Amino acid sequence: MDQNELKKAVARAAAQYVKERLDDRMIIGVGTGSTANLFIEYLGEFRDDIYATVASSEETARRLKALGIEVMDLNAAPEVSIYVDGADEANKYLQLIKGGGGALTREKIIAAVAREFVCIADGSKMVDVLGTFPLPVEVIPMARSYVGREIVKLGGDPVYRDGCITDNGNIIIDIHNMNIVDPRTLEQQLNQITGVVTNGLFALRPADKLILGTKDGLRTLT
Ligand code: ABF
Repeated sequence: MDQNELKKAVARAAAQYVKERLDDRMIIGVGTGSTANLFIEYLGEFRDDIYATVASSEETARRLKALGIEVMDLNAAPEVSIYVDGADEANKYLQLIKGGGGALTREKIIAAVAREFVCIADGSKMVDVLGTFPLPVEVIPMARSYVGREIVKLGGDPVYRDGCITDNGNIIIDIHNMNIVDPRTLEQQLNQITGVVTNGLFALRPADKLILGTKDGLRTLT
């Protein structure tokens, strides 16, 4: 199976997982990215049974609505039962780097609210130590230089993501060359920098379940 087929396999498995748990008031959190887009397509197969969703990006909201699936404002959602999303990297503790697509803040908010966070990824995303994939940080535009200098103090190489404005009107700095041996501490340190909105480490609130597509089949880690 090539990478896209692996993504399809995990997306299909996650859709099946959600379908088996549906009830008539269930609100599903839906992520962003190519794997999440495949999940959205599978949701379309049982769209009439879905009460509502919340979306982690404008793009995801557009895709859901195009399929006729209800998208709610998160503030109107009493709870989110299951949130399904991809990742850029994952380790065996189900800690993640997310935000390669720039949607990290809304993704982190939905992950915080969700009762269960199911991450779906092809096997190439699994690593021993996080940090080969540049770690995205969403930053208020006027704090860009200051945040960059603080990131250097933490040992990373900040790179401004040219031309990227998030759904929240902010910029992204990607941190290169960080060997992230203590993801929980780094997540907190980055959150402490004034001007940082969110960072793409999902370690304080990792995934609850990781469905991984490998050449030997699906592996589920909990
Ligand atoms: C989102 O999609 C992001 O957090 C992550 O950056 C990306 C993964 O993309 P893909 O599924 O396209 O590899 O979940």
